[in-house]
Amino acid sequence: MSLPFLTASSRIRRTPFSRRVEAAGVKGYTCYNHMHLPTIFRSVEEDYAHLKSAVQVWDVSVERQVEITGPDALKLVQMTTPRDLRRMADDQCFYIPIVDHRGGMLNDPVLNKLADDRFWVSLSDSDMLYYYMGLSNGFGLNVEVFEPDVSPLAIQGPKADELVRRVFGSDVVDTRFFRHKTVTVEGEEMIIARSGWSLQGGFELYVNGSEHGEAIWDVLFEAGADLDVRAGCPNSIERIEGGLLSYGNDMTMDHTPFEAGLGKFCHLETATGCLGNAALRKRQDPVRQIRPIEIDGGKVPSLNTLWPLKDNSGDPAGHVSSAIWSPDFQTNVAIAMVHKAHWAPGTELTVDAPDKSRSVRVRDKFWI
Ligand code: THG
Repeated sequence: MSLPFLTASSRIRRTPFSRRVEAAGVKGYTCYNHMHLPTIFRSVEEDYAHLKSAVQVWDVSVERQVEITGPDALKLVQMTTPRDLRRMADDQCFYIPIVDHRGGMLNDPVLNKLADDRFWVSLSDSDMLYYYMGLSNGFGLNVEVFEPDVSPLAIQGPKADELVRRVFGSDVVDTRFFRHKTVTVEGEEMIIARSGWSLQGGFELYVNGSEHGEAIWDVLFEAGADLDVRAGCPNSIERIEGGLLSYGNDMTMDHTPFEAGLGKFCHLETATGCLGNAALRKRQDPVRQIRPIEIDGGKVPSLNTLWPLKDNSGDPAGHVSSAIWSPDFQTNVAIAMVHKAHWAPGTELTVDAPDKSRSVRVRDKFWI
């Protein structure tokens, strides 16, 4: 069977790194924020083994930034999240649930604070630019809201620190988790943060100006040749093992942050400027929640629709939203939204996978 492909269209945007990604032999893409996101280079399993042992450079330009600048910037961002932003430092990155007025999740970005009146919302896959423009206009706020020409490039894997030390210096390697520093690359100031959508450690360079993309890519590959640096991308196996959630897959606007397991980022007593605050107060005790689960029965087929979970009487118990075979753990690792009656660790359920019915066990934690 040949791989399905994305029909060429300028509506699905290319990135500053697309030519390099193609030269590196990309084999699959998904569309994310109306842009190309690579998903496979050699194979998902080969990419996975390499990510866990070496260092990869990822074109994650799809993590589009919404820049919010001006005297009301903090107020506007706080309107959209229940996480208390008041004590955020100027060099800090916050993982934040974004919610609507009903408490439903609209996105789960990384928020970067650049100054007291300047933020970048580093988006997952939904059109938040329009939402922020709408709020800003509707409430008459004193801010500018726009998408800057900024494209994140992730450097991930156990050897990421060594590569970053060689290219950016030891000072950058000393950056703490979810903090950023400013570096000058190609004569341009850019921020680099210790963050990224893997559990292997690493950095994200926010490439400032599309015209610098290829030169920066080339510098990283030259400096990392003996580290076996390769082009990579977010890896489904690794991210499910690590419990990193994917907006649109594991949670949608039908779920609250509490259901998504992001209750620790909800500060309802203090983040009173959040438009969803009142709704979230009423929705604090979820009847379903994200759980790590293990699926028996050998390698699962790929998941492209939610798989129903059933209890031992055949009644609905939730659904599986992400699932894949893990070579390292020799089981199918998965993320599910599980009803309260069944979410205790050790609970046995069944899932209607597309190929067959399989036994499932709720786990107490993810694999890492
Ligand atoms: N980096 C940047 N932008 C992004 C992502 C990223 N935008 C899209 C997407 N990823 C947003 N979603 C997530 C989900 C999880 C994390 C980051 C972004 C994450 N979570 C850690 C965890 O859950 O262990 C840490 C959370 C914390 O403690 O603050 O890293 O990857 N720029």
